[in-house]
Amino acid sequence: MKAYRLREALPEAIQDNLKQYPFFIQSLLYYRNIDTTDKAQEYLNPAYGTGMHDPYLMKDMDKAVTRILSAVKNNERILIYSDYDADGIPAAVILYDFFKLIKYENVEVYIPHRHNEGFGLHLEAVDTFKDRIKLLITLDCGIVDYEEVKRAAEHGIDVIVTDHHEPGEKIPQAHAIINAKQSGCEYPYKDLCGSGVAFKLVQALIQKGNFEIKEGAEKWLLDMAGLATLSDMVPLQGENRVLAHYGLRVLRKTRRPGLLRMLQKLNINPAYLTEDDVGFMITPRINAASRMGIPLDAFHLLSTQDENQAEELATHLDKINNERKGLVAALVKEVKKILLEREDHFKTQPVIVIGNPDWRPAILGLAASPIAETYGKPVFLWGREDGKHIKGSCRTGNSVSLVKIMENAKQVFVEYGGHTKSGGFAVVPEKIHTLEDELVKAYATVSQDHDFSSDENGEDYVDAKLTLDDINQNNYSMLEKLAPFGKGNPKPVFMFENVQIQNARQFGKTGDHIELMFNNSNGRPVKAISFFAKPEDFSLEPKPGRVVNLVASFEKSYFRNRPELRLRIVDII
Ligand SMILES: [Mn+2]
Repeated sequence: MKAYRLREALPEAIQDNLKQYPFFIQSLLYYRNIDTTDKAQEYLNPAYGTGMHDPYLMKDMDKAVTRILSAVKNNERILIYSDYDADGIPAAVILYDFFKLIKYENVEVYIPHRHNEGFGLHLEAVDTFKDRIKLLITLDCGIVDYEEVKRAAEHGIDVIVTDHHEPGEKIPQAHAIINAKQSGCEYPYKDLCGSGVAFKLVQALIQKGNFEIKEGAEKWLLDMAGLATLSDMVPLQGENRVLAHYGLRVLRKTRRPGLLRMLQKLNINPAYLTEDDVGFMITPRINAASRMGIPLDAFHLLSTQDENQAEELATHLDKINNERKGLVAALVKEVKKILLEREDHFKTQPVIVIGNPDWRPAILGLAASPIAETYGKPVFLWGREDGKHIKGSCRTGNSVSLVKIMENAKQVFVEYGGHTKSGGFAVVPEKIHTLEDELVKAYATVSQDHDFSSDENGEDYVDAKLTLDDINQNNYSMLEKLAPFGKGNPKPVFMFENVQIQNARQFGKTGDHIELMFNNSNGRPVKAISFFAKPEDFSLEPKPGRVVNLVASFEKSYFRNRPELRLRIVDII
């Protein structure tokens, strides 16, 4: 059975400071480092005006703005070069829409192909820009592309790099670099995503450019910055919280035909769009473009004003997202079969390494995630691209850093990169047979230094105890003010002790979902649901009549436009 630990009671002084809020909100605030009324007010009511920093605090911002304004003045051809994911693409839309806003048309967009080209700038692409492009602006990439920036300069192209990835040892000799993570950048907030950086650039351009545009016109672009901030797994605190909050507000009023069509197909009313709708419905469809087809399709979906193109692309992205789901599901099944067939082998290995030259690298990360979760260890999956390059993705189900493991097995990789929990790699072809051995050895070294005792031992936190009587609109309205939830601001989870299941049923076309009914002290029903779950998935199987401890989050559903407060089951214990 999984363990849940209740957060400790708040210090009395803090309770006193925050006494105007319900007790469970006090606890949620306190565990977000908010301990005074002033801080709480600011947190619960993010302000666009004071919550955003001056874009000119970014190193090189002035230089970048001056160069772009002179390109506009001299009608030089500008190329927007963005990453292909759900951060890079909205960033490209932000900058493209800005040029549209100021009626500057000498602009084109280039987004590299995920399979054939890969992340960042590429020499072959840069060569094709020669003689045509005078200014190249990167978005959500470029900070490690020293050679490619140099090549651009040789072609007489000025490069402005805007990025949020960690700089490497060699900083590209670009005309300007906007990246809060570079040394010498005084910008007070370091965790913007690529689209956040793009938004700062547009803010700075509008401040200085004397354009004939409506005051505050850039706020319509917050939808893209918010979408990317929610998609890119950056912490939703500080300026990101402001971007995500206002981004969602603008998304709810979106005028973008492509997004409207997509939401319509998904039966989502834009007015009630949540961060979960973004994360589970929109982001995968944007990413499907690069995983399964052409990334520019996602760019056009978000930027087009043409209703026909909007309809066509919304349908297309939905279709290839379904294909993607099918491929991932089949792959997970295949990997699980291999794991079962060679159970004796994998049981003894601290790292799971499986590959097949027929697998498509772009979807391996999605398949590795659930397997890493199930097995609680690092999972490396590899496949082959265009018949030659062996590439793969890794995810982990424990806390030993994947990047550190790969660092300790460098000799087998052509390249590798990523974070603690996720990463990607390309293998030296003749080393593929030693990949597993090398990773197992590397894991042994890294895990030796890793202090497992500081891990949470699989224990999850419960933010507060609530009763079923607490499930009311007043409390929900308070809780909602802490949203959007995501990384760095996890969705609160509550414990309901000794509650009796009145009714339990499976619902949905094929009975994939579970609904439990409880009663509050007035005999009013309180519903708890779980999507894609079976009764045996929980620590204790839900049965009518059973008295259980319910672990759940608290949400409002707008299904069929009928607002309803309900619980989302995390576990039953
Ligand atoms: Mn990014």
